[in-house]
Amino acid sequence: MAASPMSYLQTHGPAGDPATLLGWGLGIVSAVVLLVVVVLLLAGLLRQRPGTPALRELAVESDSGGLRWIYVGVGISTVVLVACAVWTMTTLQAIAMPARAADLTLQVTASQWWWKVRYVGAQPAGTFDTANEIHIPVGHPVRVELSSNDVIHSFWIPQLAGKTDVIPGKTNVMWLQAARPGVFRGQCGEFCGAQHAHMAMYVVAQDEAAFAAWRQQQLQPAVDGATTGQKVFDASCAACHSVRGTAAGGIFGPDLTHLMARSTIAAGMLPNTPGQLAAWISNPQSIKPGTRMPAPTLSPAELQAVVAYLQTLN
Ligand code: HEC
Ligand SMILES: [Cu+2]
Repeated sequence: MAASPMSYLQTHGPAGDPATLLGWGLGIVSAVVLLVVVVLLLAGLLRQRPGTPALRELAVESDSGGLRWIYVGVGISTVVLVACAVWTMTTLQAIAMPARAADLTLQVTASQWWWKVRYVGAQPAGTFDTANEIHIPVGHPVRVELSSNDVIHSFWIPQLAGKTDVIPGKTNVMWLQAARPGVFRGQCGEFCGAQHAHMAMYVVAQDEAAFAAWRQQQLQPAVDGATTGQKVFDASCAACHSVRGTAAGGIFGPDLTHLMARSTIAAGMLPNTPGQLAAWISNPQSIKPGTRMPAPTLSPAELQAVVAYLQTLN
C-alpha cells in the first residue's frame, strides 16, 4: 500500500492485525444491521395497502403476534452484541502484549515537532540516540516506551499498531512487530501545535542481518576532525545537537551523529539531500514556521562548510 502509507485498513504485524480484523468485522456487522433494519422498516411501511384506513384511525387491537418480532429481534441483537463484546475483549488481550518478551527496547521522546529515539543496549556502551527514523528487525517484538518533553503527542504507525498517547510526565508502553521488511510511515496522531502535521517518522523493518549492520554502524562515533565545517558546527549548532565522538553534545535538537543514514530531515518533511539540508539550515523558520530551531547567522561560505561537514556524518 505504498500509495496510501497512512491507510490502517491493512496492517503488517501481530500488534495491529487482530485490531484491523476487528475493525473490518464490526464495520461489516454494522452494515448488515443497518440493512436489516431498513428492509424491515420498508416492509412495515409497504404492508399498508390502499383502501385500509390510515394508521392513526385504527382502533387499538389486541396483539396478533406482532410482539414476537420484538422478542426475536431483541434475542438476535443480544447474541450479536455479546459476540462483538467478547471479540473486542479477546482482541484487546491479543494486542496488549507480544507473544514473547521483546528483545529490543526503544525509548521514544516526543518534542514539538520531532521524535528522539533511544536504542537501549544491554550495556551502556550499546545505547545510542537517533531521530525520526526507527529501524527494527522483522519478526521481533519491539518494546516502545513513550514520553513527551512538552505537550501531548500521539505515536502512530498505522500499518503496524494502533495509536498510543505520548504524555508529559508519564511513560506509556506499547509494542511493534513487523511481519515483513518494508518502510512504514508514522505520524503524530494528536494535535500538538502549529507543525503537528509535520511531525512524521518512518519505521524501517529489516531482516536480522541488515538490522544488526545498521545498529553496529549507529554505535560508531563520528570522526573528530578540525575541518572548517566542524568548527562552524561546534560554534553555531553544538549547543543543541550532538555528534558522538566530538565535543558537540547538545540535547535540545536531534542527534546528528549518523544524519546521513536517515532518508529525511525535519521529521519526515524534507528528503535528506545536500540542497534540502542547506535550505533547512539557512532558514528553518521559512520551511517549518515555529520550529524550535532558530535560523543561524552563517555566511554563505560557512553554510557550505557546515553542509559539507554534515555530509560526512554517515
Ligand atoms: C536552539 C537549538 C538549535 C540550534 C542552535 C540548531 N538547531 Fe538544528 N534543530 C533543532 C531542533 C529543535 C530541530 C528539530 C526541528 C524539527 O524537526 O521541528 C533541529 C533539526 C535539525 C536538523 C534535522 C535533523 C533531523 O534528523 O530531522 C538538522 C540537519 C539540523 N537541525 C542542523 C543544524 C545545524 C547545522 C545547526 C547550526 C548551523 C543547527 N541545526 C542549529 C535545534 C537547533
Ligand atoms: Cu506531536
